Amino acid sequence: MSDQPRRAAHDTGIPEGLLRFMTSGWATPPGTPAAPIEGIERFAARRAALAAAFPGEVLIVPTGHEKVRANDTTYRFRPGTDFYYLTGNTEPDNILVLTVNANGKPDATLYCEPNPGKTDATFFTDRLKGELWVGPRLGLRQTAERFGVATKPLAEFAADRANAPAAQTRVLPGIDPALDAPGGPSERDAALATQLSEQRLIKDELEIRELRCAIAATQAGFDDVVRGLAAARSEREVEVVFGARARRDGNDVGYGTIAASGPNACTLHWTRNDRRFGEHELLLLDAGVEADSLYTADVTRTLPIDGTFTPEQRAVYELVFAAQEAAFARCAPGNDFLDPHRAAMEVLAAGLERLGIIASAADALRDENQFYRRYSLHNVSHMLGLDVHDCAQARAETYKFGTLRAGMVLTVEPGLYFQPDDLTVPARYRGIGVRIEDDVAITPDGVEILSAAIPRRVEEVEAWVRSAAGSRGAGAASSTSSETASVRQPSR
Ligand SMILES: [Mn+2]
Repeated sequence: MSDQPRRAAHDTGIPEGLLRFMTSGWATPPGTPAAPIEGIERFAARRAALAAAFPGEVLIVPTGHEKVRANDTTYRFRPGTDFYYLTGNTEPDNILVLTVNANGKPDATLYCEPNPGKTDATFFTDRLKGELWVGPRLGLRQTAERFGVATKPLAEFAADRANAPAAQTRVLPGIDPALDAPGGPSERDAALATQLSEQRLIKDELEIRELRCAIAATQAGFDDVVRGLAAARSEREVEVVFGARARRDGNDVGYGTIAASGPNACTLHWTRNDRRFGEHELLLLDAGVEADSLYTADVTRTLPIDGTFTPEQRAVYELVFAAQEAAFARCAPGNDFLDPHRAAMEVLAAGLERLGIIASAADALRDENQFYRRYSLHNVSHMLGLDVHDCAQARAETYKFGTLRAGMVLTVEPGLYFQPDDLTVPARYRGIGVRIEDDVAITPDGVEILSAAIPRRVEEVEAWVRSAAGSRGAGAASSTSSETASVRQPSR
């Protein structure tokens, strides 16, 4: 980022007199130290665990910068996941450097933007960094106090890096383009990303607690949506109701809400959410609140909008439910990560045969066929944590082809999707898409379904939607149809 004060085309110049006037007459900021973040020792333990894998090396983990949305407007900043995991720091532009000694013990430094206070004109001339524009930032002293790590000015990072032995330095790739190796990450850099992802496979107790918070807020968001469902007319209303809960109880949504009604449920990542509901349709809502600690839930419920599944919708729902139950039963330490998936696919294949959609489950399940995948589309599990698809850089042998271990948190989310134009499917099932997704923690003796309090059985789901319809108008989700001319035509 440029060191020049940043101005916009519509700003007028600042005369000398105003500059002098603006930089004087401010109270001295209070010298109270910043409070240390909660769990500060956890973050230190994570840095120590990472360092132990790289004795004698220098590890550089940036958090990244604000991203431009258009011209000079940016998205709200969301820190780099690994940087946050190691520091707890949510401010942009920071860089963590771990200088690891020969015994694997880290010396941590956070490079951050100093806060020169109001004697420096940038506090009101710099639109991107100035406190009058964007609010306070911690600066060197408060950053050190808050995160328990030594700090240095960001401007000194380049020289310090140049002095570190390049052959012993690794940079977490893909976060800060200015630090990335030209021509793509080296094997050494990729190995740092892999190590971090694999370390994050096992959640510590602080992480489990935060995931529980995110899931509780998500449950409240689903309740809000269900409460407003009888009055809602479109996917847009569902998205905003859930999004309101995500901002009220957490940082934001952990990923773009999928509010897919009717045939849109057959599009796995339907996030346009611009369709008006039809009669007797299902709503597939795949949504998660990201807590202020940045841990996210990832839950899907498929709801009959009018409170009753049609016989065809119910048959598909019951089948997906049975597949999920079979998957839960295979969630235990020591099992393959793919065991729950395999169990779910066997149930789905048998059910597809019963529904007359495939001729033979046995034939469909053969490795060289896997015909069921035309309707199931995706595997049933992924890791969950700070990222919705967590630990993405872990090696296949520790993740996809690895073993479930206590402390892992993952989703269990079978689905069936019958495309509206799929001629292999009896007409009465076409356009039905069902996914049921829960978040589970592997425990020493088995599994805990963290999202179990959100209704899931057919009867419970119907009762949930109907009872909420009866108490319409209560609570936040009084989505009286406020959409009029602004609603676009359904895209399909
Ligand atoms: Mn998921």
